[in-house]
Amino acid sequence: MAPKPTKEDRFAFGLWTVGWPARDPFGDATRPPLDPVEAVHRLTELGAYGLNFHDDDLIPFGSDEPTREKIIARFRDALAETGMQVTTATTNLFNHPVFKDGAFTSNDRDIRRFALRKVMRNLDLAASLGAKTYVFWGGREGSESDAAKDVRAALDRYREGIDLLAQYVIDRGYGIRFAIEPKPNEPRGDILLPTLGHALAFISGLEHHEMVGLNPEVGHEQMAGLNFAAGIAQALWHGKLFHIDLNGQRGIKFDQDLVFGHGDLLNAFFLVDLLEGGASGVPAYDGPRHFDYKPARTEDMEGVWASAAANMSTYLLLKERAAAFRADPEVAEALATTRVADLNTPTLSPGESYAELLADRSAFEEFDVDAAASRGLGAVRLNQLAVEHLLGAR
Ligand SMILES: [Mn+2]
Repeated sequence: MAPKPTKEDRFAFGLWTVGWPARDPFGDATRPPLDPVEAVHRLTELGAYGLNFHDDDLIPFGSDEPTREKIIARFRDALAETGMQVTTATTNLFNHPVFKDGAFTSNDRDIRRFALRKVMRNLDLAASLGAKTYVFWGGREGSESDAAKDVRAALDRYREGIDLLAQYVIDRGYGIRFAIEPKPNEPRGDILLPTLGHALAFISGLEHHEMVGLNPEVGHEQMAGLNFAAGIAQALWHGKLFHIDLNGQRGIKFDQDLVFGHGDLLNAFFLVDLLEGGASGVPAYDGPRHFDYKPARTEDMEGVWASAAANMSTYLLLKERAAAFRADPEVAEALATTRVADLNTPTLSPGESYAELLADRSAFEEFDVDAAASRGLGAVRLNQLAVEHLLGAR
């Protein structure tokens, strides 16, 4: 039996996920539009605690002010009625044709200025709804032609935009942190800040770098052939895991946005183990466990809600399996054989400098290279123990 999620599990969904009417580049919508208020109620019933939204998910692009106010009031009522939290918000800077060459990095300055105003307007709303994280996915910030985009100038404009918006949030006292979401390609041929590593390097050059972190998405890193759990470990090491987008992806192809765990399940297992604290049991990440997936185009509305529930139960099952893995004495013994914990010991002794290292004959002149080289790691056995726990064989 799959465990039932509760608000304590901190599961969150983007409004655009369950609300996706399943229009794709090759076919029309297969489902009717979903009222955001209904999404709030259904997600609450399923056990989610948090929501994320693009401005245009809630308020159709170009709505006049009275319409906008009416929509927001109705949404606020639904939040109050259900206790659903708006944990996160973001801006749609990709759907309207005006953004076809990007938003912050469009070659057209007027479009760049319009994009900044669109973000500021939604930041005001996000803050008023209690959001603590604001995501920047620059889906259109890129190019199909190396001749058509000056990447260094584009990064200057990207930085200018984020610096300005960070200053705005600071001046208004919103208490919001920014999370950049990398993606290698799609919808653009190539997107700026394609992986979490590129984004980390970019963040280090920002004026308010301390309030800007990452929102890595499983599928986006896997589209680039990267190990997501390993990437998240590095994001944590930098103190930059501000948010996370969980979903599923099978290899280097278009963005599949499958249910969490419906792609690389073993990597999802190690990801949940990492987030939930692994050996220490102390969660490494305390933000929303946020799902950014798309219910498959084959599904009707019943299938949409089943897929939303599937994300959460998969996460909870993996959490259970990871805890069992960590509690197994055979795993503890295998971890010791592989000497995983030994990596925590600094390579130099306290106070030791390179002079002492040079003087240490046991480190080099008398070091038995052949003996050290012949020792097996036992990593495959350890991995198989994880697979056996994942499959419920232990
Ligand atoms: Mn995402």
